[in-house]
Amino acid sequence: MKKFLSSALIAAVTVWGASLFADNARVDIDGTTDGVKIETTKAPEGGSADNATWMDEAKNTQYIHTGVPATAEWKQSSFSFKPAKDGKVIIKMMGEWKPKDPGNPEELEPVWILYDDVTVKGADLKNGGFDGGFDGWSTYGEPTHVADQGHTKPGAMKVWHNGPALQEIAVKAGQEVTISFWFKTTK
Ligand SMILES: [Ca+2]
Repeated sequence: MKKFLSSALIAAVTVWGASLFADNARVDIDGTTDGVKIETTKAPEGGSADNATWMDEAKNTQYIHTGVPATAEWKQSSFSFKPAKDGKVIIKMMGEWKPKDPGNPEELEPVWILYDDVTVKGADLKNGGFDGGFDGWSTYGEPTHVADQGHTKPGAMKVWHNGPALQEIAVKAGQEVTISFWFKTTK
């Protein structure tokens, strides 16, 4: 009986883990352009922050990807990191994806995340409120500026894994940077 219970628990955790991945808000920090090594000092509460295991050994330590479960209600999250040297790092606001059909994992279904009121402590960020559009951010894929929705003021950014919004910030050696943001799932 005990053995059966633990197998059932493992199966439940696996299923929960898979859907958690799919509905995550995801914010990555990329220090590979200037070779800035990044150490996570606080992971998002209830979420994760990890180095990029898909990159080579040197770049792996210059990149972190974070994930935190999103729902249809606005929630706030934050995480902190410490750069090892002065330089530029890129904040990449995105979501995840899921396969459209489990039999055909090549076809991706976007997991859209709406972000608003992004603030940065320890460095300067432009237009974290998205109230006038994408000023200060660069994009690729098809992110959308949503003019009539937002957390405190109208204007928010709708992104996913292959349609993110990016902004470069200047960081200082040993100066902790905290990124806070409001987020929710969206259609
Ligand atoms: Ca806004």
